[in-house]
Amino acid sequence: EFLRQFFAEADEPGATTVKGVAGPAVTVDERIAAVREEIARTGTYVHTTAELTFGARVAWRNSARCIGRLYWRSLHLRDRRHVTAPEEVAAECVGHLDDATRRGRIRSTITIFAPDTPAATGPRIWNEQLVRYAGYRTGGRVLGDPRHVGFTDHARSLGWVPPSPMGRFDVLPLVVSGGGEWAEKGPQFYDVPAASVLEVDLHHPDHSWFSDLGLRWHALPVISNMRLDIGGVSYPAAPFNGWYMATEIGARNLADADRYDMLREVAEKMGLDTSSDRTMWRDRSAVELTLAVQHSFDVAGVSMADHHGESERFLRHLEREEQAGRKCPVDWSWIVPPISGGLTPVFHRYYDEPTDTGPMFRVDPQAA
Ligand code: HEM
Ligand code: NRG
Repeated sequence: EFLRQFFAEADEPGATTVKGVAGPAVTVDERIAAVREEIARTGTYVHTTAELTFGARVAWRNSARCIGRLYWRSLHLRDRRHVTAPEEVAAECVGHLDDATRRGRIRSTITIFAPDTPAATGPRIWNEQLVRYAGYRTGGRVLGDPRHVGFTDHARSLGWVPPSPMGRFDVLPLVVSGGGEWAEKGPQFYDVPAASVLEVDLHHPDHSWFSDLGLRWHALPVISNMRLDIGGVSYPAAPFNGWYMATEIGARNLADADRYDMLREVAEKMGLDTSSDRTMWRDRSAVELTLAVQHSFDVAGVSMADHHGESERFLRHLEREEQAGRKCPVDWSWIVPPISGGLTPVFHRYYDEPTDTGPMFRVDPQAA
């Protein structure tokens, strides 16, 4: 099915060809025959570069929770299928950060490591994203990101030593299990060099006190715990990134009660009446936090989507997919932004249900 889809869509401009990569040189029947023979001999088959590029792009196109899919054809592939040793996986992850960040002109990028085969498993990255902040339990409270308390404990059990003094935004180490013969070594940890982690200090365009909150966030969201399945071949380590939408940071990461939980502090600094939910201090605070995120990334020259523009672009994507005669799977509850939902056009309609047909990214059952 995958090969037929690849050959059928190969004529679409830009769908499969990438700079320097030729499209298919054989017919679909010849390719399928060759793959059948390879599977009979080895139990698996090796994707061509064009197939891999196409598969990764279509996996993005099939991501029902992603609002950023208009530019699915622009995904840049780093083909690292030969890499299985844990220290090389870690080094290539750092290389991914450098290649994708480009001092803020972020490029959508995926690094694909060795697949699982009948002969050997591929490497695994245990971090949820390549850049995440540690969470430390201190008495009844948490310093840092409460979401990562468990992962932080795990890293420490492997021998990772947090910076001294511990802070609210300490970048966690990469935790990697190698593939093949390296798997027996178990997970290893590797520090991410600070020079490869672009971060933005948060300021508010109107409130100078906001800077004193000492908030910051990393520029690049690189999801690293999703398995990439293409045409029956499974890539357990395939970290990918686009750029952030401001609401992800301002209205969730810094706002959620089980994350940085900043709404009350911001509201109090704004002089809002926090004695009742009916004054809507939470709502006003979440908007100002998100505005501060947007403003700070814009001033720093770091790519950042806003929920109004991205919603419009997403509807354009839906139109294009319809014109191409394809269904577009959408999960409404993830696509509608966490603030001002009804102010964006994505709120006001129904969508095709998500399906299980690949290529696709899946949350790895072993990681859940
Ligand atoms: C989810 C935006 C690029 C795949 C999301 C979410 C947003 C988003 C807002 C929801 C996150 C949440 O609520 O936690 C964007 C933007 C991009 C982009 C602005 C800019 C280019 C990409 C790329 C890929 C991708 C390049 C893959 C190649 C996904 C997937 C999810 C997702 C798989 C669901 C993650 C999960 O289940 O936790 N995206 N995205 N996105 N995106 Fe994108
Ligand atoms: N909400 C998560 C990131 C999820 C994916 N978001 C993206 N992906 N923008 C967070 O860290 O806040 N992407 O590939 O661009």
